[in-house]
Amino acid sequence: MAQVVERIRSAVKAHSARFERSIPLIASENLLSPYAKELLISDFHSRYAEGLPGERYYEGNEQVDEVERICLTLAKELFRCSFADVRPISGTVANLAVLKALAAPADPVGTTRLSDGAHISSAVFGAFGLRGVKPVYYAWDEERMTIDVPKTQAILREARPKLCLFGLSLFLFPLPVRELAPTLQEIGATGWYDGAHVLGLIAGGEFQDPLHEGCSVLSASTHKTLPGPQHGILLGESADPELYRKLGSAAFPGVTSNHHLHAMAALAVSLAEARAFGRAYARQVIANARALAGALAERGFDVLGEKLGYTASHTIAVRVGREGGGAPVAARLAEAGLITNKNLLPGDKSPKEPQGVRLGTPEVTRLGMTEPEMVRIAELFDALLHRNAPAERIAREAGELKREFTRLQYCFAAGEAAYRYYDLVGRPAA
Ligand code: DSN
Repeated sequence: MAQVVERIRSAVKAHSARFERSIPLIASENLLSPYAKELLISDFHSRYAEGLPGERYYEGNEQVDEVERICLTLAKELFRCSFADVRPISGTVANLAVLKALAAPADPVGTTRLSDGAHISSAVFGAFGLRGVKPVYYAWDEERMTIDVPKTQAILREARPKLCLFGLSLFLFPLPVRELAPTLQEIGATGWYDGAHVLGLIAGGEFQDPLHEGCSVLSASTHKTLPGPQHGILLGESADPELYRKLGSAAFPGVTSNHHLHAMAALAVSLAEARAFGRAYARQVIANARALAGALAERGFDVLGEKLGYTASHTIAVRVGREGGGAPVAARLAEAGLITNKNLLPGDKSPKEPQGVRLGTPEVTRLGMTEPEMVRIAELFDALLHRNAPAERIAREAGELKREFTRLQYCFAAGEAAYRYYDLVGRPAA
């Protein structure tokens, strides 16, 4: 058995080393700061603290209460809102909590289609299906890569959903929450924003501010543009205290028992770091995404959203039909040390054959890369996918570029090794 454990440890170490020499461009991933990472392996991991600070079902929770109170205060300050709950253990669990609190089975709920960029929570085989609600799909403006407001107003007036979700996994531009808010009010619907992808951009004040544009609830995971631990969060801004009560009881005992206290503590650190460094980080993430999108377009790639400058977020969508299609292109890029994911794009005929790849700049920005490095990355894409350069050569060049950027930025203890493996059992790390 000890050998099995060594194999597992070796695999994880090999993974860390691989990411250290690769250029990670997954839009939903990021790197945890050293202080946040440290708390993930603290004793908080071993404990239970069901309930809320000061109202627990277990003894021994005084320090957990202290940390959770700090976490809630930081969340409310950062997002300028009056309600926060940090008990959902992931973004999807946070979404389930909202569905449990604010919709009943068979209710119509407004959302975006998967092929237009929605998260799988909105799918009938995802959280929507689990709650048994019926999706009412918004109309999509493919050219502008956002919701078509006039057509969607008509759809909402016809279907009258009581809950309307705004949020995407292919999130290029702010969504028209402000524009649709009067229609939501007219039909008596609650506005709900899934801000998982753009949470760090909202925290930095560099994207839209959905809780002040017409949404009462924001759900999110906490590890994408907000470089926190894998966890979830609920935020709210409403004059109705009953809404907060419903969200709280949906979070616990609705969709969680214990809420992963180590991750909650790491989140508190990440929120404090977002207060200190979030604006500069968010600005650079977006500047990098625009630079990378532009450099790819200049090299003949079909980058979506051209009319609006390709992106106003951390994400870039590239149609790669002419390069061979999403799956083969993403696999070839990974072989060359450029980590992306295949992605459905509007107009795709089959979910099994996505024609896009999705790129994101959260992680490379966290490592200190700026616009000149985005051009170097675009050159690697061009050489690999348009000029038939061998994958091994591109992997070598990607590794050389990456060697200059393996230290964390935008956090306390900046400059620490980003991919460090914490070897705790007295053997030297491989
Ligand atoms: N599926 C994740 C993403 O990559 O967008 C979100 O949960």
